[in-house]
Order: sequence, then structure tokens, then C-alpha cells
Amino acid sequence: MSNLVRLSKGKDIAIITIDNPPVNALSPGVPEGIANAIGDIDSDPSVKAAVLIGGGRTFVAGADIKEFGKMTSGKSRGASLLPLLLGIENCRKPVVMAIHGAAFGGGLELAMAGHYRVASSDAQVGQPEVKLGLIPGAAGTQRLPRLAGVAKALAMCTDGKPVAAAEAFRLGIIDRVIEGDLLAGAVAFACEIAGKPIPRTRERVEKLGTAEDDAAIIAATRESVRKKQRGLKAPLAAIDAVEAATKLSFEEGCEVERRLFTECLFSDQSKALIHVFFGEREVAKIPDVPKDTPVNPIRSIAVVGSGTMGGGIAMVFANAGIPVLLKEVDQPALDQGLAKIRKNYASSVQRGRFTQEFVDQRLALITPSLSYDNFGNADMVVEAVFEGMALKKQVFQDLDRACKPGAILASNTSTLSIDHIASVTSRPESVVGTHFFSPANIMRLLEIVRGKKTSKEVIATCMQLSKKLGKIGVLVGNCRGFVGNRMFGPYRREAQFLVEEGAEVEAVDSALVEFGMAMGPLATGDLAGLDVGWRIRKEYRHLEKPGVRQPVAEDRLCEMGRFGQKTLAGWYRYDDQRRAVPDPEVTALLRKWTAEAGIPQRRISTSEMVDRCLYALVNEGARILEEGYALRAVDIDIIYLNGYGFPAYRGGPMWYADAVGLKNVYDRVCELRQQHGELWEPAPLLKRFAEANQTFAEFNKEQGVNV
Ligand code: 3H9
Repeated sequence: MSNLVRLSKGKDIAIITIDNPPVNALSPGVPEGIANAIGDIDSDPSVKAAVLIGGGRTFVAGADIKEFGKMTSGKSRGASLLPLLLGIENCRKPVVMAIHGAAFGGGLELAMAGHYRVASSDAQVGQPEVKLGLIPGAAGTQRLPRLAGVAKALAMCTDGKPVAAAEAFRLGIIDRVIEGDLLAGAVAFACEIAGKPIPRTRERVEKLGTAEDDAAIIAATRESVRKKQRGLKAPLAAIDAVEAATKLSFEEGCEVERRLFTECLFSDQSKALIHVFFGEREVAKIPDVPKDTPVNPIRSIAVVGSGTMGGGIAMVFANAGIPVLLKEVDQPALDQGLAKIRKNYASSVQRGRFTQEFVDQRLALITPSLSYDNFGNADMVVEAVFEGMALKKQVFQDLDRACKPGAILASNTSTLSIDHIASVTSRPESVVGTHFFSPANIMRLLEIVRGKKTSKEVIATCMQLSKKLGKIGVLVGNCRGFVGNRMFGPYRREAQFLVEEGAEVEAVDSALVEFGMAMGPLATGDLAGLDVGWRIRKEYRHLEKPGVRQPVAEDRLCEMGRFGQKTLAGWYRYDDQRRAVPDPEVTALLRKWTAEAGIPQRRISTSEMVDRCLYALVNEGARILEEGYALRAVDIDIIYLNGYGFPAYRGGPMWYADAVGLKNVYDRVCELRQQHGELWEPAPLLKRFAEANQTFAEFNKEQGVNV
């Protein structure tokens, strides 16, 4: 036996335990260990049945994802799991799979090759391979429809969402939910079925449905996937593989699955999504804030400001069960803020996201306030007032007086210096930026901004808190706009230049949507509120370099009160359902303003639109990296995927640039520098890495520069 798999034998029942922490991935050695154990059991007359269980916190989280990179780079050939799974299914002694934690991907495929499955009530099963740009590669697309039916198998293989034990039981994926000790329950189950005929999943057909029904379900799923998972290849491949299960023999179906799995594995989408999987875990690692850094418990919080951001932030905390004190300057503003919160919750109930009961409980956690009374009880305060330094400083002085020692004082500023804000308090070590993204209750990203004096405990607390809030926290340095908005500035600037040079507003947006962005840059401005950027530009006007081109139109739209969706007019007009409608008035205004500014008009290609917006993003990202305001290139990627609607299957802007090749990116940036002037000066890091044939992923700066 390998040391990753243990076999022990009791009276009649053998127990196979997989022991490959932390998640019992099927790394090299594990399949071999299981195969040996099964061989032993099969030939041992004293064994009547076997239980296979995971040691530690979970059953099996799937294939070892690290192995995929080795396979695609030619470092490993990888081994098929199919022979092992057939070996288990062919074993003459019944094998009971005992599931706790997760049976995901190859883990569920392993479980389905067993003759029976039992699970603890908190277990989950799933085929999340699509999230890695893959499809199940060890007969999951063939065995799952045989257990759960075609419709559910299609859903699980295309959306990748896990299914809880109770539902898995209802669907027929597992045979019994065990309350109490799983191993004891599984052994008891094994004693019950020992000696009975052995069911084999691959031989079952009763849930495969009729050709007609299957064809209809498959067609409907294809259509819905094309809409909902726009641009993604793996879900469509998963449908093809499940379709094969409905039309071909098990063996032929496995052959189709193998071909599709290999195509997906070698695709750019899968490489990007695997980068994202590890990236999401990497960002939690902060070199000088080790895992064991003490954290402060956050049992109650206060939010200053109940506008769009403040209200959304209050909901985020309430949703996590943390009581919130929500302060506004006057009653009308407070009433308006609370009404917006209620409206948002009501629409979540309407859309089936929350139950009314859940919402009532959350609303009861939010206590409105017009003063700083009771702020002394809060473990943390998040300030979300208008973006202006003078106002922020005033609020932080008030907070310094009102809050207890040790309370975290966080600002939701999206651009202003945390150090300047902290300087007006007597406790800069407790001051940090927590930059939520709009809509705060929906967007997953939380930029945690490290000031010069922010303590490690405060950082560790905020990183941990982000998980509790269902967010992904990324630590960034304190530069203007931090990471996300600092890069978004040049990105949106180019979008504006493009329309000012003659491109249609909708054409620019749809070019970027076609690339995969969730929304176009101009529509995103309308959603966030054009006035936000306008306010910031006014704050920083003194820093603008004379003679350097600035966009002209957006400020003028704001001067007309066109702030975007909230005023039902911005770059687009909005109907009462907030649907964007192209606005001929904007086109006419653009013509007028650009003529006044003497900007020549021309036809602009879609590829120029994409290059200018994306390379502006990448060039600024390279500066941020070199200046040390992000820890790694992947931190920038994770920010863009979770806060800015960058398509995950492209891995994030820095990964995308690496994929295009930094030499190609650099050459194009140089071209744009010639055409459009100094705003396109290539970042020194981009130039250096392009010349050295390196990738951003290889960038490794001595930590501790600015973040
Ligand atoms: C597959 O199975 C293909 C098949 O069809 C067969 C093909 C032939 N491999 O998430 P956590 C690491 S594709 C390698 O923080 P949690 C993870 O990086 C696979 N490593 O824990 C982290 O490392 P570190 C389909 C893995 O408790 C550590 O384990 N399966 C794997 O919050 C802890 O992870 C999936 O996609 C892996 N499979 O969540 C499931 N999984 O500490 C992926 C985790 O160095 N995994 N690691 O940062 C998960 O969803 C979660 O890990 C799980 C636990 C829910 C299981």
C-alpha cells in the first residue's frame, strides 16, 4: 500500500482510507494505492464488502489540479483514472463510498464507480470542472446521468455548482445520508448489502430517458449556456459529452468524453481558469503577515453614510449576520438610504435569492442613527461618505473621538490617500482602506488598502473578515485609485477618447463585451455614476499636466446632470426598467464638443478599440507591479475578475498580456505612443520584460515595498 492510501480489515469489512491532505486530491500515488487495495480486497475471501473513506476534512476534492499544468507543458503525461474506476466497479465485493466534506470532480467520479454511496448530512457532491475550463474526465458525464438523470447531470456539469447531501440523496446520487459517525454508519451499511447482487452504475439505464426528451433538454441547455456562460467553451463540451451518454454505449461515451476533456485541458481558457483557481488562494498569502497573526473579533460594526455604497456595505455585513449601526447626517438622507436597502432586499426576494424571513432578519440587524452615539460599541467602522478629502478627514476626526481603542477605522474611499486620512487620527495603525465595489452587496471584490502605519493585526483581520463576508480580499498599496481604479482610469480614458475620435458609444461598449467584459466601459461608468469620477477629477485637477490630452465629453455630460443610470441619462438614456437605449442627443453633443475641441473624426476598427482599452489597462498594471502597489501580477488579475467584470476565461489583464506575449503588447504600446503621445509611454517593466522575453507571472519583487 502507498502511504497515501491505507487498507485495514475488520470482521468481514475492509476499510480503505485516502490520506492525502489537505483535500485528498487524486495526486500521483493515490489512484495506484486505491487500485492495490481493491485488488487485495477482491482476492481476499475473508472480506465481504469494503468502505472507501477520506481521511481528514474531506472525501476527495478531485484530480490534483497542479498536475494539469505539468501535463499541458509536457512535463508529465498524466494517467487516466478510467482503468482504476472500472477496476472498482468490477470488484466482486461491494464497495461503499463514504463521503464527508466534498466529493468534487474526480472525487465524485470515484464515488460513482463505487457500488453504493453514503454521505454525512453536511457533505457536498459536484462536478465543478467547468470552473477550471474542463469537463469531467473520468466518466463523470457518463455515470452521473445514469444516477441523477440527464437534466440534473447537464445542470451539474455545466454550472459546476455543488449539490448538498439531502438533494444528492433525492436525486439518487447517494444511497443514504448518515447522521452521526460516518465510518460507523458506512460499515453498518456495508454489512447490510454484503452478499447481495452488486449494482454497477455503468450498467444502469433507467434514468437515461427517451431520445426525444433528452434531445429537448439538451437543446434547451445549450441555448441557455450560450447566453448565461457567454464565451465559455467547457460547458458546451460538457453538454456534448452528456449527450453522448444518451446516444452511445458507456464505453463509446467515455471515448467522446476523453477527447473533449483533452481538448479542454489544452485550451487557453482552461489554463487561464486554473490560474484563477490558484490565484484566488494565492492572494490570501501576504508575505509579512503570516497565517498566525492575531485577529480582532468583529462582532458589530458601524457604517457612516447610507448612500449607494454605504447602504450596500451595510447589507453585506447584515447578510453575514453582523449587526450594523448605520449613520447619516439627516433624517431625509437616512430615510432614503433605508428605503433603497429595503428595495434592494425586496428585489432579492422577488428574484428568489433570499427568503422574506432571511431579509426580515437582516433588516432587523441594521440600526439607523443620526449621531455617533453608540459608535463606542462597534468593533469596526466603515466610512462611506462622499469622495472628498476634507469631508473624510472630518469624519475620521469624529470617529477617533467616538470609537473605542482598538476599533478598526476603515474608509471605503476609492481613490484618496489612506495615509492622509489616517493622519488626522491618534491611531493610524487602526486605519485601513476597505474598498468595496458597486453594487457592494453583489460584487465579490474587496480591496484592502494598506496604509504606511496600518498594523498587521488590522490587515489580518480584514483579510479574514472578507471571507466571512463572502468576498475575496486583495491587499493593495496606497496609491491614487489603488490598484483597480488606478488601472480603470486609463482604460476608461481610452474608451472616451475613442468616442471622441468618432467611434459610436455602443460600438466601443460592444467591442469590449465581445472580448468578454461583463459590460462595456461607458455603460459601466453609467452604472457606477459618472459623477463619482467627475468629483474625483475635480479633486485632482491641480495634478493634471498642461498640454496632455484629457477627455472632454464626460465632464460636460455631468455638468448637464447626466450622471448615468441614477439620473436615467448618461452615455445612454435609460427607460424605467433601467435598460440602456442609445441616445442620439449624446451623439449630437459629441459631434459638437469634439468639433469645438478640434478632434479629427475617423472610422475606428473593433480591434483598435480592444487594444487601446486593454493595453492601457495592462500598461498601468505593469507600473503598479513595479512600484510595488500589488504583491503579484495575479493579485491584479483577481481584482479585475472580481471587481471589474473581466472574463475569468482570459485569466485577468496581466495573464492576458502574458498570453498575447509581452513583446507583442510592448510593440503595440510603442505604436500607440507614436500615434497618441505621452499617455502611452510604455511602462519600464513592460519594456524590460518584453525585451527579456519574460512574463508578468514571473515577476517577483522583494516584498514590503508599498504593500
Ligand atoms: C478534476 O477532478 C478532473 C476530473 O474530472 C478527472 C480528470 C482525469 N488539486 O480551497 P481550499 C488546494 S478537476 C490540487 O483553500 P477549502 C488549494 O489550492 C478538479 N490542489 O480549501 C489549497 O492549497 P494552498 C475538480 C487543491 O477548505 C488547499 O488545497 N475539483 C485541489 O476552502 C486548500 O484548498 C475541484 O475543482 C485540487 N483538486 O475548500 C475542487 N483542491 O493551501 C477544487 C484544493 O496551498 N477544490 N487544493 O493554497 C475546492 O473546491 C476546494 O478546495 C474545497 C475545499 C471545497 C474542496
